[in-house]
Amino acid sequence: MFISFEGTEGVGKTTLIRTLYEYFQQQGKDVILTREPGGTPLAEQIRGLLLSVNHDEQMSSDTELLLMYAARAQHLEQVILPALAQGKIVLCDRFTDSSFAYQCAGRGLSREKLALLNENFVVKMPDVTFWLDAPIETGMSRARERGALDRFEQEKVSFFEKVRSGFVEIQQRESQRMKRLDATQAPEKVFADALTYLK
Ligand code: Z5A
Repeated sequence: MFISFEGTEGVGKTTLIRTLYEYFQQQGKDVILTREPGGTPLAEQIRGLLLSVNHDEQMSSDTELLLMYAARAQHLEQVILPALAQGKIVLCDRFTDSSFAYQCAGRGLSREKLALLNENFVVKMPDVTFWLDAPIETGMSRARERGALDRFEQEKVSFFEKVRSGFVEIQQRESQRMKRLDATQAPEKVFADALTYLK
């Protein structure tokens, strides 16, 4: 089973994934935990480029999109597909829905560009996607407590509102695959809701 986790920043994806990972391990399941952008040494280097604020020039939205998919191609081939072929549960922090929400809804890139990349480079979609939804300010204040902000975290509330509207749209379109979780609840309750759904 391939499960992805989506949402705007600081909504608790990483927290939920870690708890589910431990739960599956305790159940004796073969499970891996991975993330995007990243998940392989090369893809993690691309992540570094994407999140860095130390560029002398502004990264174009097209470059951002293509780097996301360069990292994704590597991640799919090296990690996700082999793990699924071995019957493992794959827990992935963000996947293609983030590209729709951030690069299309957020940055304003065309859906055609994204569709082209998905059709050609994404051979496997998640079986289940958990969308952790909380007001933008809630997630931002949680994330900001950590300190230094990356290139995405420096964006304004208005950008994240557009990103959130992207997730709303996907959930309406693909309600079978994408399950909304109320991320304003305590972490234990978010975990319990996810588990109930999976069971
Ligand atoms: N990106 C993109 O643009 N296009 C793409 O295709 C992909 C990604 C794949 C990096 O992602 C950036 O890449 C991302 C979008 C872009 N940028 N943004 N924004 P990331 O996933 O690494 O970055 P992130 O979304 O900023 O992750 P995050 O800040 O680590 O958030 P999180 O994983 O959702 O939250 P968390 O670390 O689990 O929790 C944050 C804090 O809140 C932490 O102190 C927790 O203890 C606390 N927390 C967690 N859950 C709760 C609850 N339920 N209540 C109270 N407090 C909580």
